[in-house]
Order: sequence, then C-alpha cells, then structure tokens
Amino acid sequence: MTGRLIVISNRVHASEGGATGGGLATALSAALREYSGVWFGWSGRTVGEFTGQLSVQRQAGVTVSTIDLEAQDVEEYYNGYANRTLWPLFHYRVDLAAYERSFDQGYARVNARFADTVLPLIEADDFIWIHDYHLIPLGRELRRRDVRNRIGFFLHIPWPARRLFATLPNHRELAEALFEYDLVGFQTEDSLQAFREYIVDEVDGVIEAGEAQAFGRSCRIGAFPVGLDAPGFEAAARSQAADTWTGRMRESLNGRQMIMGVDRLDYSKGLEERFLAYEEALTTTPEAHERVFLLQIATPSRNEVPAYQEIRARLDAVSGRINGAYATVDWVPIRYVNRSYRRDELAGIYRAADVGLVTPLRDGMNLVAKEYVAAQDPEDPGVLILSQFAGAAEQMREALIVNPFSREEVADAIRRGLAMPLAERRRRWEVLVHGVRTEDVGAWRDNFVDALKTAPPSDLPATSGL
Ligand code: GDG
Repeated sequence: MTGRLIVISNRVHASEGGATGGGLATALSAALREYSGVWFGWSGRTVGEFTGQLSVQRQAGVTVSTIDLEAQDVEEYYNGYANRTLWPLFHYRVDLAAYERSFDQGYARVNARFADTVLPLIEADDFIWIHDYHLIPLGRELRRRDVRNRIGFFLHIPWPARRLFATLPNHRELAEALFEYDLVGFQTEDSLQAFREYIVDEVDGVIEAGEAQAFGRSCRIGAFPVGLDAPGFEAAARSQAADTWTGRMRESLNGRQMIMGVDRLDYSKGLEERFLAYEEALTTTPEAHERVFLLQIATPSRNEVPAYQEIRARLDAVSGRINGAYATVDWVPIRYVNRSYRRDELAGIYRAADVGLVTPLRDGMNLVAKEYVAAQDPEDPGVLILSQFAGAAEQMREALIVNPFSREEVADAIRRGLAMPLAERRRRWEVLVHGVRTEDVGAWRDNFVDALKTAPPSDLPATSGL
C-alpha cells in the first residue's frame, strides 16, 4: 500500500515471546511486524512534568515511538477515566463505574497531548489507526490540528447497550467524537448492533449500508473481529520450550485431567463465577475428586485501581476456601497462579490441558480462546468451553458455549468436556482451528486497512440533511 500505517494506542508493547501487556498488545505487535509504519503511545513511565519528548526505537521489528506521562495524567486518564469509568461501563459493570470531573479533564488533556506529540510524525499520505477506549477523542484532536489524513478507530472492548451507554455523563460528546473518524471498527456484530441502536434511537441518527450519519457528519462502521498471529502461535506451541512445558505438565498430572484458564486478573473475566462453577462440578460429581484439577493462571493487572485489589482478594479467598474444603494430602483441586509465563511456555501448558475454560462475563473478543485452540495437538485435541458473552463466541460455534452466570450450565459443560470422545473432540477442533487460521490477525489488519483506504472521507457533510 502507499502511505505508511501509523498505529496509536495507549501502551506500546512490541514483543515476540515474553510476557505481554494483554490482548491488544499481542494483536498489534503481530499486525505491525513486517509492515512499514510507526507505533505511537505511552511508554508506561511517569515523569515529574510532561515534556512531549519522543523516544524512538526498533522493538521486535517494529518502529515504536513513545512519550512519558505525568503522575496526574496517569491517575486521571489511565487509572481514572479509562479504567474506572469506561472499562467497567463498557463491560456492563455500571455499579463499578466512577464518574469524576477530574477524570474527564485528564482524559481530554492526555488525548490533546497525544495529538500534539504525534503530529510531527504524520506525513501527508499516511493512514492513521487509533486503538481503543483510551483514545476515542484523539481523532477529533488531530482534526483540530488540521490533520486531513484517513483516520480509523478500532474498539477492542464491547460497545455497551444503548441505555447503559446513556448513563455516562457526556455520552453524546464521546459518541460525536467517533464521527471524526473515516472508519470506526468493532469486534462483533453484537457491538455493531448496540452502536446502531444508540445512534438511531438515542441521537436520531441514520444507519445505511455500513455508514452512520449523526451530529451532521458521517462515518463508515463495521465489525472486524481480531485474530491471532496463528502461524506464530502454532510455531510457539511446537517449540522446544513448549514441549518441555507440555511434558512437565503431563508428568505433574499423574493421570489426572486438567482444566485450564488464563486471564488478566480482571473482574470482567468471570473468575469468581468460574471457581464457583468448578466447585459445583466437584460437589455434584464426587467421582471426579482427585481425578481432575483446575489450573488458573491470572496475571495481576491494573493494581492501582481499587476494584482490582478487591477482586484479587476475593479470588484468594474463594480459591482458598474451595481448596480447604476439598483438598487431600496429595491433591489440590485448584492451582491458582498469579504470575505470567512466556508465550511459548503458555502454549505448551495449553497443549497439556484437556479443557480450556474461557468464561468471561463480557469480553470484546478474547484471544485466549483462540490461543487454546491453536496450541492443541491435532491427534488429541482438548475441548474449549466458551462464554456466550465473549466476542469470540460469534465465530467459535463449535466450542461448548455456556452462560458464565450459570454455575449448573458451566459445571455440565465441564463434565461433558472431560468425557468427550476423541472423534467429537477432533471434529469440533478441526472447525475451530480452521477459523483461527483463516480469521487471523493479518486478515483483521488487512480488512480494516482496506476498508479505511476505501472509506469516503468523514469531513463530507452527512447527505441526509441531518
Ligand atoms: C483486550 C480485550 C480482546 C495472559 N496471561 C499471560 C499472557 N496473557 C495474554 C494471553 C492473551 C492476552 O494476554 C489476553 O488477551 P484477551 O483477548 O484474552 O484479553 P484482554 O487483555 O482483556 O484484551 C479483549 C483483546 O483486547 C484484543 O482485541 O480480545 O476482549 O479485553 O494473548 O495469552 N501472555 C503471556 N503470559 C501470561 O502469563 N505470555
């Protein structure tokens, strides 16, 4: 393509093998490798006073350009508006959403700072691709600075139901900011539908053939489900390190079956509900005692936000209680691990698991579900249990789809998964892995960038006379 791709996201983590900063980083670092362009964002460092000083490096084959932020920025923009207001609200936890004016101010200030500092990097024929809920107003800030390039926005988390979004003070202003983009992408048809309903029913907009018109402007909208770097992940699953870990896990199984979960330690991932559903399976299936265990890897995340400290304490308590109630001298029903593993190690552990248990209460996509499938042994694949509220459920219909709020349903699926005959496991896995390979991260990037290139410019006034 002509013109470079400039990717902008809150954090920049180009990495190939090590522990990661979560799903967005994993996806973007794979998408940008071997692609001409720049990845711009916050370094993760805090400084006494904002300088706008850019630091440019090559990381894992990607040119990255980062800035440092002030402590107040991090508190109000990142820990505040992004992670205490938008994240809970967009994950249906309106009870946890905090609305504080200082957060709004910090969010606006940091978006303006991003715009000021990225501006000198932008050349006339570049395409700009902005990511996620931290940076919704960035397109508007760039337009105010006279940037005429094509600018796209992709939301990695769900778009909430209309009335939920309307609980956000200034929700119209935030939605209006999306109309500064030429293209706005969502993970799923479900999110796209929720956005349509908001635009049509709440702000009297019009949606026609992939184009939204409201606030006197128009922009293209679409669903672009994010995928894995499938060849990279499959190669990691076949590596020496993965093999060592598969072997190590199998040895420690001692003939037992393993159920596995991997998540950032986040209340949206449904970990407490998952532990309780597993307990339900133990209570109602005494013959499974000592013959199965749950390995839950939960990497601590957003430690400075109180709701994350609370969920961590609850999970310690619930896993401790279940282990106390059921453990025997040589069996612990839950192995609960709060550290992170390298990607190849993780792939090896996934491969040793009979069941992948992915039960978020709400999730934009969920890449763990796809990684679990990609890591399986084709001759003897495990079973994926997947929440109906993960975006991935729209694509992964051959998983055992469950309601994560129902302990009985999840417990039934666990029993069914552990007992599933090889022929059925293979049949389901073949369909799933085909999807993971074809709808991969490269397809996601290409579909989005192609749509961005062909989108009509957003600065045309809406045609319906709104
Ligand atoms: C957001 C959206 C959307 C976890 N522990 C370790 C580790 N991880 C990696 C996983 C996976 C990633 O983190 C988690 O990705 P998810 O997609 O499951 O979830 P979020 O972090 O919430 O990501 C989500 C995503 O953005 C992309 O659009 O799918 O819905 O919420 O890749 O493997 N990686 C390593 N060690 C760990 O211990 N190496």
